[in-house]
Amino acid sequence: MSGPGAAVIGTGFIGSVHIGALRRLGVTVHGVLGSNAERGAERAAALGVGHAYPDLGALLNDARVDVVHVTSPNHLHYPQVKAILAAGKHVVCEKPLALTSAESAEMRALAAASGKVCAVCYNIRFYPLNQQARGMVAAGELGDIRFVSGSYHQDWLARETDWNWRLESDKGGALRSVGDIGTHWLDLTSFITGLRAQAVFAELATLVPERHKPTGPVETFSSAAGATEPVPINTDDVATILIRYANGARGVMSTSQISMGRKNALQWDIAGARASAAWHSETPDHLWIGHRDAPNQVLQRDFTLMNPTGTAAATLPPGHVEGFADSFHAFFRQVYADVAAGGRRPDSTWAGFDDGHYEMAFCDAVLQSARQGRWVDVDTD
Ligand code: SOE
Repeated sequence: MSGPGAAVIGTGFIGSVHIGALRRLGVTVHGVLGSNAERGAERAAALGVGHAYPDLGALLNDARVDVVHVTSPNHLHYPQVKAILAAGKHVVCEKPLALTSAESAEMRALAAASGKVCAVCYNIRFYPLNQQARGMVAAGELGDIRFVSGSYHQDWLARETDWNWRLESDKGGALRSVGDIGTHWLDLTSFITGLRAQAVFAELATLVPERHKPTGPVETFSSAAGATEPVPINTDDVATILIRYANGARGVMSTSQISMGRKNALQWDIAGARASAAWHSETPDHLWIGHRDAPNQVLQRDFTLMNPTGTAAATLPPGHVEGFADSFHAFFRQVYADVAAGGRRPDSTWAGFDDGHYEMAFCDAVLQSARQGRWVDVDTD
C-alpha cells in the first residue's frame, strides 16, 4: 500500500522547498498548482513534477491527493484552506495562517471540526536544537522563564528597488515584517518556553516609504529587472515590540527587513531562574547554554548528547550541519506520520491552526498598540 499523496499550491521559492522535503520523505507529489495554468505547467516541468493542475477544483478532485500544501501568497490561504477542508483533505499551510484574525479564527474552528491534520509552516521549530531547547525548558533545566529577547532581521527588502508581493497589504496583510518573520520568532519562543504573549507595546516604522514596483512578476529573494512604477508603501520595514507573558516574564524583540548583511537572521535568548539558552538561525547546529556558577556551554547538535525531543528532529550525523531545508524535512516527517496514524499524536510538536490564530491575534495587538501608543492585550477569543 502506498503512503499519503500530496499536491502543492504555489511554485515559487517556498513551494520548491516543500517539494524537495516531500521527495526526501518518499511522498509522491501528484501535481502543483501555479498562479495561472501556464506558469504552473512551466514550473512543474522545471521542478520535475509530472502534472500541473489547471485550477484548484481539479487538484481537489484528484483522489490520490491526501494532503495539500498551501504556499500561495497570504491572501489566498483562507479561501484555499476552506476549500481543501471542505474536500476532506489534510492541509499544511504556509505562515502567516491568514490575512486577518477573523479569518484565522474561522480556520481554527473549521480545522478543529474537520478531524484532519491542519499544520502551519512554522518550520523553525524543527531545527533540532530548538526542539532540544523546548525539552530542556519542559524538564525545568532553565527554571522559571523570566526574560525572552531576540530579533529576526533580513536585508532582502533594504533597497527601494527591492520588490515582492509581501509589500502590498492586500496580498501580505496589514503587517509585513511582523507578519512574515516576527510571527516565526513569536511562534518559536512560545513553543520553546510554553508561554504565550499576554500583552504587547509596539512601534512600527516604514523606512522605505516609496518603492519601484516592477510591472512584471518577481520571485521571492530575487531582483527585478525591467520597467517599474513608483508606489507608496504602508507596511512595516521594522518593528520594536515589548512583550508581557502570563507568568510575569518580560520579552523584547525586533523585526527588520532592511538590515544590510543580515540575510535571514533569527535569534533568541531565553533567561530562566536557573540557566539561560540562546540560538541563532545562521549557526543552527549550536545551542548556547549560560550558567552563573559554572562555565557556559555550547551544545553542538549531536544526537548522542541530546534529549529525546531534540534527537527526534535530527537526521544527519553530528558535524554535518542541518539547515533550512532539513527543518522542513523533519517537520513533514512528523506531519506525514500523523496523517498515516489518522491524526495528530500526543507528542507531535508542529504548529496547528490554534497556534496560527494566536500569531494572528498577536499581529492584531501589535497593530493596535502601534496605532494607539499603549499596551494592548493579545486576544485569541
Ligand atoms: C521572506 O521574508 C521569507 O521567505 C519568509 O516568508 C519565510 O517564512 C522565512 O523562512 C524566510 O523569509
